[in-house]
Amino acid sequence: MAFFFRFHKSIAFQRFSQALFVTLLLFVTHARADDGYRLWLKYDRLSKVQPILNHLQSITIPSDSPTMKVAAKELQTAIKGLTGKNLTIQKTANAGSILLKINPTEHVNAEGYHLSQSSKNLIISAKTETGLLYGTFALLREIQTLQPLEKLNVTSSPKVQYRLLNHWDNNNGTIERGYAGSTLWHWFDLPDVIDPRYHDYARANASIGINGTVLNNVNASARFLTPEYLKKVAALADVFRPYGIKVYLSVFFAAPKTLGGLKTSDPLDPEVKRWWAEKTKEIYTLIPDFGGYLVKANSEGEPGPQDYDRTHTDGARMLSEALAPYPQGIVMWRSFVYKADPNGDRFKAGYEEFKPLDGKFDSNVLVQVKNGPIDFQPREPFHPLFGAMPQTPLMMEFQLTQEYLGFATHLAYMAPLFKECLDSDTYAKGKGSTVAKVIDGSVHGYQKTGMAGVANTGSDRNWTGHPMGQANWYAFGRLAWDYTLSSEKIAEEWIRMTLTNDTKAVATIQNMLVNSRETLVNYMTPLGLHHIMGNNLHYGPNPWLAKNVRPDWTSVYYHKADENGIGFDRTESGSKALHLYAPEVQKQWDAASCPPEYLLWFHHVPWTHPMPSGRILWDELCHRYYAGVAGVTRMQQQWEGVKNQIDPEIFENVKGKLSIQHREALWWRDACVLYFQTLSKRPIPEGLEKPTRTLEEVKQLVDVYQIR
Ligand code: GCV
Repeated sequence: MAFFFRFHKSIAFQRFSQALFVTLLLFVTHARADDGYRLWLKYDRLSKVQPILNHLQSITIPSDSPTMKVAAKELQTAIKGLTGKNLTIQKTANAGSILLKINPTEHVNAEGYHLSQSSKNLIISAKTETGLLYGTFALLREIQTLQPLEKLNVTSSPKVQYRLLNHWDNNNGTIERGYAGSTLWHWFDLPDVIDPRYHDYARANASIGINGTVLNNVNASARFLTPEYLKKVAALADVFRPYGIKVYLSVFFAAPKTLGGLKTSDPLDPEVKRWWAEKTKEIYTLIPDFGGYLVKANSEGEPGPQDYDRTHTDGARMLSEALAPYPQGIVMWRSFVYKADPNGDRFKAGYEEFKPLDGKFDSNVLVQVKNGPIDFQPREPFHPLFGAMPQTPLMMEFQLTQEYLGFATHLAYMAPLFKECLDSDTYAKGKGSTVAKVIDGSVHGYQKTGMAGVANTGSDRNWTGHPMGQANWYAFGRLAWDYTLSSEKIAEEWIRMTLTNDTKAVATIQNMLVNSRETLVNYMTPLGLHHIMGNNLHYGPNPWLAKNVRPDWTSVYYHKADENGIGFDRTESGSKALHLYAPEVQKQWDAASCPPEYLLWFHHVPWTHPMPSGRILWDELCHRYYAGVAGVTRMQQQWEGVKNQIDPEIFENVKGKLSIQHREALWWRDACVLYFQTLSKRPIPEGLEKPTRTLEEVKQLVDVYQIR
């Protein structure tokens, strides 16, 4: 006892207790801190466990295949985390089981699933094991988002066949337009070292139904086709296979010359054709379920068939013939082409080149079309090719990486952008011929259907840089599976699985997410403005950019602002791009009825043009820019309001990024309002505070970003 009192008073004890305190503090902080790595597959303990989950004892799988093993392991880990229960994995069913069973008569397609329950079992049934895997993740989603399980009855099948991520990853580790670190693929370590992260990447994708990944940039390197790199690609394919994910490669069109040592890469040359046939055979020997090729040709300096006076169909045929012996192999040929024509309209370029080729591609080719006619702007009208190529399967290309939406520092939830495009009516076969229904084949009866998303992932611990960027990856997968889901529903799922299940906080964050894209449009490109961002880098405002190596890489080419007004006239009196759409769409966007959101996409209007709000155009433009900044302020307040419901690390990260977003929204607002004011020569409307800096001062901010 005496020793204890002596020890208690001693310096040693004080040091010991300080150390204990710090260790405990570190433990507590560490236990709470969330670095975002687990994405939406978090599986933290539920505050209330539903009775049916408490009765569970086992997981019953129909086979020991790799796919069933990963499904069982996911369920085991998840249920342990969510409820604390240890489930055994078995092959024979008993009561109290999560029962995975193949049912050939289930009313779903090859990848679909049906979830149901009996008094003691939760049942996942599907026609295939891949369907069971998707059902596994769907069941976990039901549990994670607290859906009542006692009446569980969910049937779901994907609406499009190819649901792919496109990685713009280079062999040197960089990512074109990537803002979340470097590539996930450790090319120098592969195939010998398999980073465990590859499995987590595959789990995340499988959980949202993504079934393919194009590993490399469309500005492709031929290096990926070398025997050495193909072994690396094969190693990744081996990891992804159990998760239902196929690998694809972007190919460099001139590879026969640069890699094969041929004199030409002319797609009609028999030696070139033979080279591709042999290369394809080599790939399939290593990767029997290889998905196929993605091609960017004759676009932005990439080589292509036109280098040999051949057409896009000639180029695509060279590859589709090489893939013909392999029924699962497809060619995805991109329609993103445009030429530097000072008198032309880039809007029309893809349409003009591809529309005449309709019906001329082989049946294993899909033409991959960006959602809009220019380039992933915060708002674009749908690409006029949708609905215009009835005999050629068109595949959607969305961009998840926020090249034009503030990189990984701005919060912009993109489901509303994706939905706006998918829900647009092309009128190709009368009312209701939405872009989504063109894509899923129901309008034209396409035999192959697909949707691609340019990935926003990278080596950052939280995968996407901005914690909320994960929601865009999640939303893309969910919409590629089922485009009828609402932006709100997808946001709610993601928030509940990733951030919090607290009802009030969920509602607040959902509101932040669903409004964030419109807020960003307001402070960047309101009323149909487009392509007025920083040169090349595509960051920050640069509406005054008038000179560049190509006219269609300036800003003035797009906004055409002068003393009389602003906007690109694409009507009869202008470029006539509006004529590329069905008559009903033309009417919807003509001078008499064009909604404010698309106005400057199609019309050059006077600064005094009356707007539906009752304001003149100039005043409306200013109001929208100011509303954009106010929208960010509101997001900051909303985020403060959920502080206690959010992991501290994620909270601080988002808070910091919102503060950058606020500063940069102001930058956009001041730059655009002050610059356009030099042309409109009108005052900033009453009630809006004047910018505190001059146009020259704002221009210097942009210059900083141009310094190499
Ligand atoms: C991969 C835009 C981007 C380029 C990208 C290109 C494309 O122009 O700025 O980085 O290149 O689109 O989609 O091919």
